[in-house]
Amino acid sequence: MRAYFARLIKPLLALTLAAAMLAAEQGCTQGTPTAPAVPEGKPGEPRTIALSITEKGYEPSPVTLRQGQPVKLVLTRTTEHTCATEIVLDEYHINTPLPLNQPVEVSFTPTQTGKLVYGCAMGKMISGVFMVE
Ligand SMILES: [Cu+2]
Repeated sequence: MRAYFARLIKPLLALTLAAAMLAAEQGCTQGTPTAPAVPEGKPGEPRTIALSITEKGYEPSPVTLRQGQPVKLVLTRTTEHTCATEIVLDEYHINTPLPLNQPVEVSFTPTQTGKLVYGCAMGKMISGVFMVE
């Protein structure tokens, strides 16, 4: 009788433990910071945004910008394994090469609200997004 009970209780315990671990993990991920959803700084005050160009593309993306607020992008490409070797943003006549591991500054001021898609020179096959509010 005892052996039967032990056989029954062990999987139950394992299940409870797994559930507890899962809950703890979820609690952890909820606390991790993500990209800011609201524009930072005051209107008119220049804002610096660091972007990395990794194997996953342009990061972080999307980034929310404020209409009329100048932004200075500091772009650092850290991979040779994608075709994202420049940043192209047609609306602001930006087409700037991004040398490997060398921070490049690109400044512009978003004048219109809405979604801005930038990306590589091949029709933005690899792309990132600015949301202008
Ligand atoms: Cu490309």
